[in-house]
Amino acid sequence: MDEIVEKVIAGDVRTVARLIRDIDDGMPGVRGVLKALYPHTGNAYVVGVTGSPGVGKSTLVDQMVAHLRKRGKTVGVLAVDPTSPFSGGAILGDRVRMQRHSMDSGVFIRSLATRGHFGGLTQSTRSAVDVLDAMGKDYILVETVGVGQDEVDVMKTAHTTVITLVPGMGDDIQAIKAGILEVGDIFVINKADREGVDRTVNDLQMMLEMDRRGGDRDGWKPPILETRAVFDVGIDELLDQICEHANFLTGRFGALGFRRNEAHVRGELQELVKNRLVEKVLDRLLSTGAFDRAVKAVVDGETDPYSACDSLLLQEESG
Ligand SMILES: Nc1nc2c(ncn2[C@@H]2O[C@H](COP(=O)(O)OP(=O)(O)OP(=O)(O)O)[C@@H](O)[C@H]2O)c(=O)[nH]1
Ligand SMILES: [Mg+2]
Repeated sequence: MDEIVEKVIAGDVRTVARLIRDIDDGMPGVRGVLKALYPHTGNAYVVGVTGSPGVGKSTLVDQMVAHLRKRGKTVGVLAVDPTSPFSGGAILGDRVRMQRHSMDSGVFIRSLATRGHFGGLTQSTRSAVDVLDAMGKDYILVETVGVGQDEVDVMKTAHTTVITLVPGMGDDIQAIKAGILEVGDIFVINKADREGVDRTVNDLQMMLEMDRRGGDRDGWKPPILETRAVFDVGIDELLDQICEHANFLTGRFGALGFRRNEAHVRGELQELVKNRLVEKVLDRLLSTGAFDRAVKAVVDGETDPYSACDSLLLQEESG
């Protein structure tokens, strides 16, 4: 294990790749490594990029990587895609799109497809971010598809969350309002070469103003930027705004202290405890067959799920 830790810290690509795959697969053995890596984390700046499918997130991320490299920064990229069971189309596309960085040792790109095992996406993303952080990457860009609750949770891992939209998404903006606007630190209207940019900016501005709850953002006013990622337009401005937001956070939480701040740690710890408990209890109930018997009892109409849950937990406590 010490060897793995040393190799990660030394930036060994193969070790990091294997570790991230193990995290993705939910291998319990990674916990020990993550514990040992934790003291080596806290130095990277994490940027989340989210938005509906096809808005240009990967194109944007690819350009951000290029610009960050020009600024002398090393970059890790995590493409989080729970919707593709294996390495589906989107991720394959991302790989091709970002291939130009594949020979650059200052860039490390991986995808996560976790789903279905305890701990879930948020925890594996956090762990993978920690690994890239320990590996020494200056910036970590996390791309997530979609705008559901999962994504909102994943985004809480990031220092700065960039929400990507495209012109003419007025109705979409309405649809995604719940939750997502609150986590957006920077809004990007990509594909600004298309019609309807001004309207989208206006719609968004209005919604942000309506949505802004007093003090919720501690005085940060999320900017709305226009990009044309595929033409490499607007990327420097985006990075500048990310730096602005980083300065803002530093002013509030101290140097990159955000992921160590109390509310953040509380959330993370709560989730770890919850996941571990669920994992432990379910494992036991499954291994004794009690869980399957309870399922059958509900299916057969002998009991209801609430009573079944009560008696399972009772058995668990007394066992
Ligand atoms: N016109 C125009 N097309 C763009 C722009 N940026 C990206 N695209 C195109 O939009 C398509 C989708 O881009 P991706 O970067 O794969 O989008 P994505 O959001 O990562 O997609 P998923 O990961 O599948 O959700 C590609 O064909 C891009 O070339 C832009 O600024 N203008
Ligand atoms: Mg993509």
